[in-house]
Amino acid sequence: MNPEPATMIRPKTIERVFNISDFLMKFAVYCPRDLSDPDLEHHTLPSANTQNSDLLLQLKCQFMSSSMLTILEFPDSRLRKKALSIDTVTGSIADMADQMLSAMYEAPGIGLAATQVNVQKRLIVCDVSEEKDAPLILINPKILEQSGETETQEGCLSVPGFYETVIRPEKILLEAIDREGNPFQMEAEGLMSVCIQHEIDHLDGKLFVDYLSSAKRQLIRKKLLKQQKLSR
Ligand code: QAP
Ligand code: CO
Repeated sequence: MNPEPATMIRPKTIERVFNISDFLMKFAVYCPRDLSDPDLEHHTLPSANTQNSDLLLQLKCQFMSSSMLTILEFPDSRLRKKALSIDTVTGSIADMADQMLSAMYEAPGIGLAATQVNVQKRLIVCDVSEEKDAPLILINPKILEQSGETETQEGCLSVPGFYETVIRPEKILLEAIDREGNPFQMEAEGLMSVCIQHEIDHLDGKLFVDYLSSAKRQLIRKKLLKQQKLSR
């Protein structure tokens, strides 16, 4: 089987790249040089015309921007670990928050906790806006007050394909630290409130399926395990 030369990479092929291994499998053999080279755009690709070097650059951008974080899935025991407080908001914590937001938008989801990407730190991100233009980063979030009761169909990126009704407090007052390291308080209600509560639960090793009957939880567990075996 002859690999296609780089000059034959078609725009259509690009649409099918969605993660690193997929990228490497499909394109490693076709690449005239290392696509992780940050200076790629400044090189003239051997035996590639201008149009194809544009394509390679697009491929590189997609490759570099695709999320590098893997989301753990129920019933993975690492989802049960309790996250530790962050004492200083360093650059790498800010980077981590940004990467989590990218992974969340890419999923797509409305909330993600560090625990879900196997980082045991008290960091959550969410964006419940329609336009997906209101990212919220909460470090060491803590609920100070809660009131009321609300029912929501909840889902979870770590429990793909399952949605169930969960009852939680309706309004919350919370304190947290922002991306710049500044402490603040905020009130939340509606979907934002539910999402923040759901994500804080993750930091304590708790999942929305824990609010369901054990029969329902076991069924979800069985179905997910089966699905995970098939995709491996
Ligand atoms: C938590 O969950 C949440 O099953 C965030 O196949 C959800 O972003 C709080 C998702 C709902 C309150 C209400 C789930 C994506 C996303 C799936 C999510 C799926 C694909 C879940
Ligand atoms: Co979740």
